[in-house]
Amino acid sequence: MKIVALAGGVGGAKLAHGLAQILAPEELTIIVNTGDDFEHFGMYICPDLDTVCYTLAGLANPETGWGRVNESWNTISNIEKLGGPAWFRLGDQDIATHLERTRRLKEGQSLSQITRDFCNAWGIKHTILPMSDSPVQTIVDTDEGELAFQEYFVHRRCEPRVKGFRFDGIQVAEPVIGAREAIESAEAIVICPSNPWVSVDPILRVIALIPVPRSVPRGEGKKIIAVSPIIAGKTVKGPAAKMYAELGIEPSALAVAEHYRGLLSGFVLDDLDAHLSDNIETKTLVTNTIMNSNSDRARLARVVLHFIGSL
Ligand code: FO1
Repeated sequence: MKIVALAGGVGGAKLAHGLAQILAPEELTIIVNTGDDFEHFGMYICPDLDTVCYTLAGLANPETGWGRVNESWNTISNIEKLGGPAWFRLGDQDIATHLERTRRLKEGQSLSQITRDFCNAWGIKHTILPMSDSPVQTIVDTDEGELAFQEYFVHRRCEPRVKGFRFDGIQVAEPVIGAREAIESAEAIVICPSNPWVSVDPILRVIALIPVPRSVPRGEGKKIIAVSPIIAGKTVKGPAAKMYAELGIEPSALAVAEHYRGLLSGFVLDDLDAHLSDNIETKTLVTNTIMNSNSDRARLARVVLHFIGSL
């Protein structure tokens, strides 16, 4: 079964990893959000691409989900001693990724080419693609004005109240070549449990250029399913629930299903939200969506693929 997974940060990376444990390399393409990318110390940093790659390579820090496992922090702690900005925690091994990516970008290599080479170096067999090779920058409009994503998310710890989002560069951002083919040949698109506002919407906006029939009836065309990142009104990690609340929307799996209204053939929500499934217009699957281990990730992926087969 050929699948395209859309993923952003830590939660999305976990289900992408689950799918990669089940599907062969030629059956799975993961399209990753690049709206969180930013320049820091002159390095071009792609947090969501790195989180998905490190996770599939088994290199991700299991506590945080981002950055590297068995990391050291000599560089950033010496920068701090020199009075430099240390709010964005850059590990010594992680810095190698940012330096080498920046060097290649300056040489004119595309982000998708660089990602392909890095995946080979990290032993990742599945295809991981940035949503676009041209830059997109998520800007969070807050009660303190507009903030670049990492400024809002990490430096300000998501404290400012969210009023809206915009994606600078999205108007001219074309999907990368592999994404078009992957979507056209896929049986289904899986929207992983990532933040709908800042991790999934940018990807949907970019790939919207690729004709994908919406919420197709059973058995025809493309199936699109989403896994809720909100469980019992809360996110496992990240600010999605807080964003919903600040935008005047009751945070729930229902709100997420509503977010993707008209797009979905199926929706996956957690056992704790089983009572909500009757209010969701599309077909639903209720299951345990918590992923604490690699086997949890594979189990959820298997259940999602079975659900897709039943649509
Ligand atoms: N998130 C944090 O909350 N604090 C950090 O210091 C931090 C550093 C960091 C370094 C590299 C990287 O790839 C990700 C990092 N993240 C950090 C996570 C990142 O901000 C988010 O994962 C995404 O941007 C949103 O999914």
